[in-house]
Formats: sequence, structure tokens, C-alpha cells
Amino acid sequence: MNFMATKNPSAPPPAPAVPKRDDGGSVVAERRPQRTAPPRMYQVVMLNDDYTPMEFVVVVLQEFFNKDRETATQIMLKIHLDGRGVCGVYPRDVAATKVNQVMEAAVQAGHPLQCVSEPVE
Ligand code: TYC
Repeated sequence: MNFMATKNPSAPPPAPAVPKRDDGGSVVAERRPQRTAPPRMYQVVMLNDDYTPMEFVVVVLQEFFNKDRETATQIMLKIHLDGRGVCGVYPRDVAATKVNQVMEAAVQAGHPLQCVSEPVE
């Protein structure tokens, strides 16, 4: 299953060829160097629910997002109060893996915890 709420990235437009005169008076086309857009980053967002234990969320944040216990507790409480919270920002494939890890751990433990990834603007 794919939990990404994203579209595929589009390639940057090709660099235009610029006509230029060489010494002999003929016209040559020189290609400008390709400019590569930086890779889009994705935030992994965890959603609140009424059933997943707080302790489980804290452990997930420590285990899969490398948060220390205090930071994990702060993020969990933010999600609990605001309905959602960012766990981390990663390249697209890493974010997708984190989402799958969290969802798998939640299913294994029998909790309805939900997690999505979304592109950072
Ligand atoms: N709201 C849950 C509770 O009161 C705790 C919780 C926090 C659940 C964060 C999910 O992503 C979550 N047990």
C-alpha cells in the first residue's frame, strides 16, 4: 500500500540552446549547463486519535524518528492537542519508509495510529 499523499516530481525544463557565432562566421548551438532542481523534501505527519496510548507514540517517535524521550514526548503532546504534528522531514523514499514502519508497528500493536507524508512547500 502507498501512504504518500503526493504526485511524482516533474523534471526541470531542458536548458535552451543558445545560437552563437564562432570564428569562421558560422553559427553553432551551445547548450547551457543543466540546472538540477534540489530534491523535494517530504514531512512525515502523525495524526491524533482517541485510542493509541501516549506511551506507544513516544516510543515510535524515539525508535523510528531518532528523537530523545523529551522531544518525543513534546511532539506526542503537540499531536494530541493540535490533531497532527511533524515527526521529521526527509527525501521522498525515506519519508515513505518511515510511514510504512509506523503503520506496520501500529497494526502489529493493534492501535489505529495514522501517519502520512506530504511535500514540504
Ligand atoms: N490522543 C491519544 C490519547 O489520548 C494519544 C495520541 C497522541 C494518539 C498522538 C495518537 O498521534 C497520536 N491516548
